Amino acid sequence: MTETPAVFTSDPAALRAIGWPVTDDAGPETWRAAIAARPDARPARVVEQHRTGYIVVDGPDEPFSVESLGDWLRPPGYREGRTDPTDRPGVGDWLLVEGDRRHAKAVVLLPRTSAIKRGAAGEHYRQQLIAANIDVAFVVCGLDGDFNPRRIERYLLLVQGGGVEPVVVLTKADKGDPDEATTILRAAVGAQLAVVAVNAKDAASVAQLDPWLGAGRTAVLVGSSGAGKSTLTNTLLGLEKMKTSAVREHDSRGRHTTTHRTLIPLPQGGCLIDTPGMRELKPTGEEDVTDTFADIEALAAECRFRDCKHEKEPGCAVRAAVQAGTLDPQRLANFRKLSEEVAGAANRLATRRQQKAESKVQVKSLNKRLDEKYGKH
Ligand SMILES: Nc1nc2c(ncn2[C@@H]2O[C@H](COP(=O)(O)OP(=O)(O)OP(=O)(O)O)[C@@H](O)[C@H]2O)c(=O)[nH]1
Ligand SMILES: [Mg+2]
Ligand SMILES: [Zn+2]
Repeated sequence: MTETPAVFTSDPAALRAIGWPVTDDAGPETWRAAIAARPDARPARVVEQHRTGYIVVDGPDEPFSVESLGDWLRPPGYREGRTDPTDRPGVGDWLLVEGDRRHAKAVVLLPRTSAIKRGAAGEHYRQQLIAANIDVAFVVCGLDGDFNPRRIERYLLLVQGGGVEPVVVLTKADKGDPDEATTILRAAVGAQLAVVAVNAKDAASVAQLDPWLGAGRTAVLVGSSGAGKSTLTNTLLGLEKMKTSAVREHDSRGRHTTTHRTLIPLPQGGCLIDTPGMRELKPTGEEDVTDTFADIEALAAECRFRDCKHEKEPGCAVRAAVQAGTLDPQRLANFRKLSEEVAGAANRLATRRQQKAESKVQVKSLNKRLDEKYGKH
């Protein structure tokens, strides 16, 4: 039996309401050592991230801010390499904080149980955390001009790459034909895909999402601007907390109304992270395309040549499936495109890690030479 740490003088049910995972009250195995090492600290969750610090909650009371520390103390057992070491805490992260609410200081970032990330725009390789410690990602897509199976595939790649279960939520069901769209989507992306069609403005319709929103669970909404993420949030919450605004008439594009990510406890027992619509969805290089394209992977196993590129080779099972009409050629094209992007990002990531390791060695040997010359001080 593990002894429940003193930190859980906080009511477990209150922690559960902000997404404390349902394992037992002491949290996941990987958190125990860090918690035990800081008997004066208590868990708090990042609900918003700002330039100067973090807004956190530690129970049912109002959120409060904590100082942002430059160097993040990794707890024992933090798996370096799985997460970009430059990552700072983000929305959904669990911290251990010390001090009262007015002078709270975060001392530990607990290891993430999952993390949805993307490659950041720009010349240098960088990752951006979308949300941490997530159980389910609702990939939100409007049944208007927003509907695009290929972009949904891209979301699935990033979500599954982060170790998170995806559910596609088709909004604006009152405006389109949800049955037809679901059929199109399943044919284009995969029969196993979880798809729910809703009118995001209607509470009874949105209640279809309740099974994913029980106590201790955390869901994140991702999708393009105008898809209805904040509308969904408000309906689930039962009040107009988030600002929403109409999409452009001619192309259904949103106006980037939500500008930062926010974690919100829900009456359903779990909590939800609303996010700004994303323009660009670049892989980080840590994704596995075979997760998202398992059907193509299975077909490829039947190709005559093990290294078949599914181009001109004889005995190609993948092209045979396209010809037989059982594999959407656009899905195959997107598989190729995303495979290339993931491989490219993986190369850049490997180069960056190597550069970092080399510069660490250089600093160490410089310090050693200085010590030899001037003596340790
Ligand atoms: N009829 C109908 N309108 C919807 C539905 N969902 C969203 N809308 C409308 O779509 C528009 C955009 O919704 P938002 O909730 O602001 O979209 P968002 O995804 O939060 O967009 P960003 O914050 O910009 O990323 C609003 O005018 C909503 O009222 C729906 O299911 N049915
Ligand atoms: Mg919004
Ligand atoms: Zn082949």
